[in-house]
Amino acid sequence: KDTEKDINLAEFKEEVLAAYPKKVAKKRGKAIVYNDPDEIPQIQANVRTIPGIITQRGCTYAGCKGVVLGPTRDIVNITHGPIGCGFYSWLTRRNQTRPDEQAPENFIPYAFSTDMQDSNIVFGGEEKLKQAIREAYELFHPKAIAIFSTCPVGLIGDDVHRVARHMTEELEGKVNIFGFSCEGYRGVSQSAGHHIANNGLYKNLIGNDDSVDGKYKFRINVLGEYNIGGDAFAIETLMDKCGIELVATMSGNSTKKQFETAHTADLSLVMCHRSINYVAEMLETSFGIPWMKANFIGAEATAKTLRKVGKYFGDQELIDRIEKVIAEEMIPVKEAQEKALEKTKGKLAMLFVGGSRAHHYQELFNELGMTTISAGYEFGHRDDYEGRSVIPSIQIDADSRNIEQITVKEDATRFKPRKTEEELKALEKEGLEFNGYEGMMAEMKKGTLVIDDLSHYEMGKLIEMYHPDIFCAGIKEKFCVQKMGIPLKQLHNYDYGGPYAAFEGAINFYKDIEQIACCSIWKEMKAPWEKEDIVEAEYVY
Ligand code: ICE
Repeated sequence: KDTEKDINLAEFKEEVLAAYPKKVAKKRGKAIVYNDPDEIPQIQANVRTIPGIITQRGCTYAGCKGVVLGPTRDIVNITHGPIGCGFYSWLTRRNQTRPDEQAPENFIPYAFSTDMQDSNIVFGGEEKLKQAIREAYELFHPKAIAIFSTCPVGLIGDDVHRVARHMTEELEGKVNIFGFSCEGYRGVSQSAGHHIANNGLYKNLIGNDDSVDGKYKFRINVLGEYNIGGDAFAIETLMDKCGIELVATMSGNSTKKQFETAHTADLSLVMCHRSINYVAEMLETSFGIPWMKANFIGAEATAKTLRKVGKYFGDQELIDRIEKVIAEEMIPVKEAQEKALEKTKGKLAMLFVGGSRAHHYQELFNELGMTTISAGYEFGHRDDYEGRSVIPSIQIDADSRNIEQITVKEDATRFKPRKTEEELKALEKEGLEFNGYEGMMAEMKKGTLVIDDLSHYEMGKLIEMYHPDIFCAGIKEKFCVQKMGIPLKQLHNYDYGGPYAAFEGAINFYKDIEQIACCSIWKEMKAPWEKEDIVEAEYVY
């Protein structure tokens, strides 16, 4: 298949919209755009999914409990709601952890829930929640307990914050208890849950502990990295080799203490901008910690990110060490890449995932010589597509108006900015960008299809019309796509694979994609009796 010759993406939009009722077609039309990196088009994003359309999206509870708080091992996360909410957000994301001396506890394998019943809906569930907190405290003596609201909790009016205050008093302040109003329906997707979680982290944990027991001189946070399939482990190892200390990873393999001391770092790197940009901003406005966009997905991207850190600190020894690490790590990377390229070169990919991976993973596909002809987020905002540098920040959150906007913590002024404005300006002249972010569109080819909140119908059409060599999405799409004869790689939880971050991860990804996208089994989709009139079989006794 020749990309340029055989693929006419221009036909897609018209054909797909023709099947919708007029009003729906008008709305969906704004979410389907043809890219132009030189003149970035406007895309509709972060708006309600049209009822009746099958979306890939999840809920606000998932964004708060599952995504942001879920990967922390020493906080007991109690879901206040029916058991399904807790159960389906339990371990499926494959966020990993490694207990150590700082926090030997590991509550990730537990699913804590109040298991609300009909009678709790009728008479209220606050007492049951109190009892659950008592039990959790008696059994585990955790340092912190977080409570997450699900849809019915909001509908009947249970107040998780009141319960948190009551139980803090009852347990004489021995444990930090806080609640999240992250009812599933609060926003149009997971995205609102990220924002609510960020606010809660900031109010209840960040800045609580000023202690610094630094191993290295250069201390950074990595925000928006959730240790799926061990990604954060790969980044930790890499940072250690470079002599850079990770004060907090939010929230892959994290602990309560990491959140509490995050404000002592000198720089924040933001991996997933969508889910954690709020904390990045708060750390900057309150504690004077600048943030830069980073990417550890892709070997070249990883090298670029490390060099940015070197430049920020401006220490020659650090810069030399980083270069040495890059040179060493690139040897096996190149070897693996060349081997995979023989088979993967020229293949086509489509990526429809969350709020950052549909962008980040294009780096890895580029390294495999593959073209991403169509991509989109489930719940990204316009800045994730068009770039934060392009859209004024006021517009960024226009769709999340009902969520509290916090910027400054009152007592935070005790901290001095890490760098003066002049110093930051000088670094910007040298090519570093602070508080900015180039979105997905700037890095996609002209004419490629960018689709927000892809519907199930549109997904089927994409596959039918263009037969990509690989489709990246999640479990809800996986088996439908595979039944159409196209391999699907889950980019939410990596199926059984990973890590895919940093140099080590890139090697794993090259190997996995070569196996998945270049496997002849996908040509055997038709059963023998579908291909021939009579199927003869011989039995051996
Ligand atoms: Fe960010 Mo699935 Fe993570 Fe992203 Fe976010 Fe989610 Fe994960 Fe996906 C996530 S935080 S859970 S990188 S909510 S894989 S935006 S959808 S692309």
